[in-house]
Amino acid sequence: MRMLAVTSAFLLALLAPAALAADNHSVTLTIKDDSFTPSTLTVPADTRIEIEIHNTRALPSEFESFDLNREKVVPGGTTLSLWIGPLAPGKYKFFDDFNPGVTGVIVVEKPGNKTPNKTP
Ligand SMILES: [Cu+2]
Repeated sequence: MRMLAVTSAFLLALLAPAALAADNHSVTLTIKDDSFTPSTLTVPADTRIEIEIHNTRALPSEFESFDLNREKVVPGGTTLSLWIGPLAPGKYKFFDDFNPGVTGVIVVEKPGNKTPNKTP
């Protein structure tokens, strides 16, 4: 039994580098009572995107996007990961379905085709 556990851990260690080598990109999104921070996430096109969503509210929030066809409840005070993409270049709106008026946008760009970001 112990040998099996050790072998499994060894196999996982072998597999991890392969998973990391995939074309991934990670961004962080913080949910507050009055806003998403940042409210604009710029990510590369044609890439798997991990959004690490951190809900700083006491209440649950729901990350929701019709453009992305995604809906995910994030309990208050917790962090979870949501994977999206690969996506075509464009703008993808999202909002907190549990907190009306709190919105954001994901801007997907081709690498090397960046437009300068304006500081809000
Ligand atoms: Cu919803």
